[in-house]
Amino acid sequence: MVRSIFNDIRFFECLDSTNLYVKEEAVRGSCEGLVAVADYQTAGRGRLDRKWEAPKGSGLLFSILFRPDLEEEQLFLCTNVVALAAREACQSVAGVQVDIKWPNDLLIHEKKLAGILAEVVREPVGFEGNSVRWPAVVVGIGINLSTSGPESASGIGLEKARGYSVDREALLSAVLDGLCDRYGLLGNSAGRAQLHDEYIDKCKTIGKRVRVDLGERALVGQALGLSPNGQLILQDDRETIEIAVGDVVHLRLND
Ligand code: BT5
Repeated sequence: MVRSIFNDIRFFECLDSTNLYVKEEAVRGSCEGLVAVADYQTAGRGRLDRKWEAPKGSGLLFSILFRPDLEEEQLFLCTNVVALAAREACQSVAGVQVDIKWPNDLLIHEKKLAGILAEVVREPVGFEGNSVRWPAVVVGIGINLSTSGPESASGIGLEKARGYSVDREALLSAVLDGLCDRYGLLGNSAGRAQLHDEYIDKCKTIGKRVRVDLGERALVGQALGLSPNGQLILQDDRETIEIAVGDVVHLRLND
């Protein structure tokens, strides 16, 4: 597999956050394809100022810089390609079934194996660097290996699920290979349709009864599908709604 764009891979023993590092690089005008990997993060971040916690060397933690040729409303699709590539890589390296929970989690038996954080970086005012595409998108992922995350999160690690250790570099390599294949598809509508179909197929949320926490309110309904730009289509008892961001809980029939 020729990994055409993800060639600048930087390994760190410790960073505050791989997303913060890559965002700073994006602001400096670094090229698409930069990957930063850390053994440990002192300020690993989730969405909405939540934390991502993983003891040193216990997970695969990395962030990728994209400069996608996409419309603003399509930028979210970068999260989806990372989720698809990481799901496939975890499954093939560890031989366990891994599912996607919309919008940004990988699950094994409904337990959180990995979380993804995508952030958009706008062109800084007065930017005078080389001609790179804006906005940039930084997508970071934390995949649990020997850790299951904090107790309160009731997550799971790939090594526990598999029963023996996982080669971190082999896993990284598998994610980047899968990403390279899929990222190329994002640039045209036929490719995006193919990715959409793959996401629907692998996303456990679709078809389920779910609760979506939107911060100020929560919706309960049936997850019908995904819009072409990656929004969740939810049917509640009154209407069909497209949701761009939210925390999903998969409900059981009697919930
Ligand atoms: C996420 O946020 O799931 C996105 C996490 C992204 C982490 C990566 S690591 C590399 C890169 N650099 C960063 O700084 N971040 C990215 P969210 O959906 O908000 O979930 C956060 C919640 O997951 C926390 O509030 C905990 O409940 C739970 N959690 C934290 N650490 C966990 C872990 N190791 N395993 C499972 N759950 C965890």
